[in-house]
Amino acid sequence: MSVPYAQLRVSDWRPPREPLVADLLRGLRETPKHISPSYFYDARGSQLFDAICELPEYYLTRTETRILAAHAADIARCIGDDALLVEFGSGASTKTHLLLDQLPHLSAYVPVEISRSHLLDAAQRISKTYPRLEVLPVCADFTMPFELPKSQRVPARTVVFFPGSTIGNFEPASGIELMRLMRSLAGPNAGLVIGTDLVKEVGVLSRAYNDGAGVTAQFNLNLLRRLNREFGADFDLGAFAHEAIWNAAEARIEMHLISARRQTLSLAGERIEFAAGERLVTEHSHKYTLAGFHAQSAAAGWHACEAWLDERRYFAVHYLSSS
Ligand code: AVI
Repeated sequence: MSVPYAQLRVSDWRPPREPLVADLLRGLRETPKHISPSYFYDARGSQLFDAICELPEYYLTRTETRILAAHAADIARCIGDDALLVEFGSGASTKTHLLLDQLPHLSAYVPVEISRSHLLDAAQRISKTYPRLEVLPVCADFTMPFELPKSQRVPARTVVFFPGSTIGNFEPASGIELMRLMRSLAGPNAGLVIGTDLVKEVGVLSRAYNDGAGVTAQFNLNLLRRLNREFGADFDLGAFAHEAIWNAAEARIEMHLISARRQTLSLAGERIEFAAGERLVTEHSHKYTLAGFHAQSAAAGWHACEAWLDERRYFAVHYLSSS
């Protein structure tokens, strides 16, 4: 039996459209031009990201899933009984099952996701699989303040789950800001289970973001399609090429869209000039050392308790505590 959406109590914290347009135009006026990677995730972008996670070159999802599967019992022990589990950017909540299977006494599960369709589909699936678990979906941009819904059973503590190395898509200062927001949202005696992609051989990193089948290129270009459809822009998708490069100084992969020619475009009535070869930066994906990540999380008030790595040391899942 499926749980109709109507039975899910959804909290809505979706941002109004106006600041999004202003934010896009601000990035397109700067040098280099840039757009936040949060705009990747319309319905098609989310599907393309799911396809990326299946690619042979994109080791991140598979590696993190293996770590979570191997250490789920240890992670559940860190989380403890009666916790409120809050997943930031929950998407399809695919990795969550690995933890939920080990956490029969959670107070409630709170998936937080900007894409309403993804959020509701996932919340419905989780409710069906775990009928005794209270599922309280929150539709929100998790970088903006929002409140946690009240669960029927008072939680012993709140633990944030932030897998996928999505923290790497934030500039270091914004990542610290986000982890501070998590800490204040979660209150005293909180926990954070967070995945980070680790610095490794450049060839492995480069192939993960320049895959042979061109799915990452489609994902990158879909951003322009979204701007055309939702923000009245007129990008010619054929006049931009995808490239992902490794920036060693900043320890990050940068995704770019390169203008094939000189061109003038418009977005929300404003003209935007591109020179031939000019790059639009669409994403930074930072890679970490354990010490580097511990320093960043400490700056946000989190103490490193445990880290679980795969045998190649490609990826780490950390458990951090606020006390
Ligand atoms: C969501 N995020 C962690 C992905 C990453 O690897 O930075 C997004 C992505 N971009 C290109 N491929 C995947």
